Amino acid sequence: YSLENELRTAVAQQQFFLVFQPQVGVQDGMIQGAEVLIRWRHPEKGIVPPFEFIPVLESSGLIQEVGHWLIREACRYIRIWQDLGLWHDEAWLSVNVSPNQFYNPLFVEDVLDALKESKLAPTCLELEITEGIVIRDTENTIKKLELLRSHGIRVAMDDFGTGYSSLSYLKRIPLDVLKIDQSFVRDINIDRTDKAIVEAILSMSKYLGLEVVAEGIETEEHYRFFKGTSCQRYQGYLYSPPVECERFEDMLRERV
Ligand code: G
Ligand code: G
Ligand code: G
Ligand code: MN
Ligand code: NA
Repeated sequence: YSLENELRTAVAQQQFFLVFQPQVGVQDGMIQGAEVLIRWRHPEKGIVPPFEFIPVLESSGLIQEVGHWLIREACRYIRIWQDLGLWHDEAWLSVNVSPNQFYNPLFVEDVLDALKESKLAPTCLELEITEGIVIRDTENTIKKLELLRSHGIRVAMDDFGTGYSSLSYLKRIPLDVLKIDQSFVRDINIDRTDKAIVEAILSMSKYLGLEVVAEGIETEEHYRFFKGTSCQRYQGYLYSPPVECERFEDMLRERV
C-alpha cells in the first residue's frame, strides 16, 4: 500500500477527525474561538499527525475532497454548539486552507455553501492562509480574499514571518489577522532579535488595523510578555493543546 492509496481508503472510510485548539483573549482570558486541526485515525498506526499526510493530500488532489468535508464538519460543530447555547455569534472557528484547496475555482462558493447548509453567519469562519498561497499568484489571491471578506469571512495569515514574501504585500493583501509564528515566541524572553521582530509585527499591525494572534504560548513567561502588548489573542499549550470535540465542549461549558 502506498500512502496515497491508504489516504483514499481513509477518505472513503471517514478516518479523519477534527481537534480544536482554543484561541484565548490575552486580556480577559476567555475562549474567543478555536483553530481546527485535522487528525487521521489510522486502523493500525493510530493517530497520524498532519505533516505526514497533508503534503500527500495536496499532491494527489485528495485535498479537494478532504477540504470540502473539513469545512462542512467545522460548520456542523458550530451549529451544534450554537444550538447548545455554548457558542455566541462573535465566536469563530479558524480553518487552515492549503494552496490547492484555495486555488480551486469553486473554493469560495464551496465555503459559502457550507455556511448556508449549517445556517451560519459568514463571521463564524476564519480562514488561515499562508505566504505560500500569496506568492503563487498574488493577483488571484487578492481577488479571492476580497470576495471572501466581502461576505464577512475573516482571513488570517498563518505562520507569519516564516515565508518568503516581503512586508510590502501586507499593504496589498486583504487580511484581518496575523498569526505570529511560534518560532518567534519560543525564546521571546531571552532572544532580543525574536523580541524585536514580534514588537515590530505588533506595532505594524496596529497601524494596518490587523488583529494579532500569538501562537505557541507554552509558559507563564510567554504569556506575561504578550499581556503587556496590543496582541489580542493567543493559542498554546499553556492554555490547552488541540483537543477532541468532547473536551472542547467541556471547556466551552466552563466558560458559560
Ligand atoms: O486567573 P485565572 O486562572 O482564572 O485565569 C484564566 C485565564 O486568564 C487564563 O487561562 C489566561 O488566559 C488569563 N490570564 C490572566 N492572567 C494570567 C496569568 O498571569 N497567567 C496565565 N497563564 N493566564 C492568565
Ligand atoms: O496539528 P499540528 O500541529 O500537528 O499541525 C501541523 C501542521 O499541519 C500545521 O502546519 C497545520 O497548519 C497543518 N494542518 C493541520 N490541520 C490542517 C488542515 O485541516 N488543513 C491544512 N491544510 N493543514 C492543516
Ligand atoms: O501551522 P499551524 O499554526 O496551523 O499549526 C499549529 C500547530 O502548532 C498545531 O498543530 C499544534 O499542535 C501546534 N501547537 C499549538 N500550540 C503549541 C504550543 O504551545 N507549542 C508547540 N510547540 N506547538 C503548538
Ligand atoms: Mn494554522
Ligand atoms: Na502557525
